[in-house]
Amino acid sequence: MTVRTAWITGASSGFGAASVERFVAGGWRVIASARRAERLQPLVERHGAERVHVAAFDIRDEAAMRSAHAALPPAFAGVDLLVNNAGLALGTAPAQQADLAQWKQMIDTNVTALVTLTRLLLPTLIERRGAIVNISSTASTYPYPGGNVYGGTKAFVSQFSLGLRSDLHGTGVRVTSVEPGMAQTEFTLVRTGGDQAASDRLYAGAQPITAGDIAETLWWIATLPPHLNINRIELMPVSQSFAGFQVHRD
Ligand code: NDP
Ligand code: 8X3
Repeated sequence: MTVRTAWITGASSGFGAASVERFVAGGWRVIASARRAERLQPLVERHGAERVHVAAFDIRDEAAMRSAHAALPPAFAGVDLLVNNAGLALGTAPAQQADLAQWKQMIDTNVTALVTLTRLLLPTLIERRGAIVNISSTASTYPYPGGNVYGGTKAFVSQFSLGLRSDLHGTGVRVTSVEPGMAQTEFTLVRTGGDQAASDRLYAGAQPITAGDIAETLWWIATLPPHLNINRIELMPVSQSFAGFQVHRD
């Protein structure tokens, strides 16, 4: 049986780390990328260099990304699935108080790096009739106070996914936007600048989505029969739903 290869970004934690395990368990090769090499290297020790290739770089650094791509071992060079998962939210301040540097970091990571890696891999993905799974968010559709630029980046990811589908019409390449709601990972720790208590409070008693839930969803999407495309999929924990508009009164 042909062994397929997935490039999973943000593989050092959360959804990405769980997805590496799922795809390796399913018999795939995985290129695991993120900045924290010390979190990625054990994957090679655990699964073997023929199953996992580590590419440790800052995804905002285009030159580093191109070098990592050029340095892929031959067995990993034909990418069948790109999981654009690396991303982050920083802060929850209202726009008028937000830190512009944090906004730019979210745009550089969630948008610019995502389109750069996608563009780099498109020729291979087309040649192999592969697939792209972009990790968006419920924040792409439902605004909330303090979500400003984070939600904007995810709206871009969702719309870019649909646009890609349109452009890739006839190539056989599948494109999916995965839009999770509240999931317990390091996401809130990162968003709050390392406030573990705030992260624990957010998830306490809520039975949030787990990283394993998302890994299973990605596995399902990637292993559907090749004539099926999931355009977008939105997931929430049962404990999370919608609330009304806010009204300010004079
Ligand atoms: P984590 O913080 O656990 O994981 C984020 C991953 O992104 C890490 O592996 C991190 O690696 C990587 N990353 C961040 N910045 C960079 C960078 N500059 N260069 C390379 N890699 C980077 O969070 P999640 O697993 O929850 O997040 C994964 C994706 O899911 C994100 O796009 C997030 O927006 C999205 N999402 C999360 C939800 C949630 O509630 N948790 C819900 C909906 C969507 P490292 O720091 O080692 O570089
Ligand atoms: C993460 C979900 O609601 O924190 O994308 O924005 S939320």
